[in-house]
Amino acid sequence: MTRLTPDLIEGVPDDKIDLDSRLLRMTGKTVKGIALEAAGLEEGDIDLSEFRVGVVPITSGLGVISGFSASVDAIVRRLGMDSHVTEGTDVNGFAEAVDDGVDLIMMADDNRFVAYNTRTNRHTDNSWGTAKGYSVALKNAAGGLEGKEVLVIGAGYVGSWAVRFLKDMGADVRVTDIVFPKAKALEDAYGVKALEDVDRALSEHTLILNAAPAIFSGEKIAEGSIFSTPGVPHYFDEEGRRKAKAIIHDPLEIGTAVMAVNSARYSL
Ligand code: 2YJ
Repeated sequence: MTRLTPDLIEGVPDDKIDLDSRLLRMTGKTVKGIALEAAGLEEGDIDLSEFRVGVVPITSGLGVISGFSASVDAIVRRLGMDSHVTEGTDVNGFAEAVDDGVDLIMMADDNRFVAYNTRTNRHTDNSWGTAKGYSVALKNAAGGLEGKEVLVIGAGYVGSWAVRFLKDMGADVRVTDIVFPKAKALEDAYGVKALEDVDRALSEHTLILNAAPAIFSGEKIAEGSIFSTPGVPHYFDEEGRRKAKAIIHDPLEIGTAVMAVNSARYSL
């Protein structure tokens, strides 16, 4: 995943209500609804207000991203959980959260972002949560995926998980990547179809999960396409926005919400 920058997550907590209304329009579900479905739960299966969360800022590597912990904290609180950002950072913050008796600890360095369930010693990874959340969003936006052709762009961590989730949802999955052997490896592992020409694949599909840090010019996009697109940078030109039926995107919320709810589920 591309490193998030402060400008990408600026306003994330405040935009949340708007994201819910956009998601409701495109998928019939809110962020919480998508997170519950992604975790295999239904409304009423879990009382999220019973969960206490500590978000630990991590200074290692490229360091703290301004606004990151606050955004994660706000997203988790919007789900109804009781969350706070720890005063300490790194190991100190982790110990503080454990001493405080939290149920979940959320923290990210440059490579991993996890929601750790302190009761069960299990965690949910952001790549998994992002792929699951955006697959569920695409399924709902498309009115089901059974027997439908779905193109996954990007064969990295998120794309590889998405290939599996979409296949499990009954989709006829195709995968493409600018590094073709990565797509081919998924074909060999999961029996999906690897496509070599990314632009052609894009123009020939209308259900797309984009897990690549790529920008696609509108002329290559098929009319009526539904994009579930966690990849950043995120940009669609005017033609692309006009042709697309739905563009599902946010910089942090869906993946984070899925991680939190899925890790909370481990306590059930
Ligand atoms: O605590 C902080 O403020 C920072 N250490 C947050 C770092 C956030 N990490 C990223 O943006 C990574 N690219 C996340 C990798 C997750 C892979 N799905």
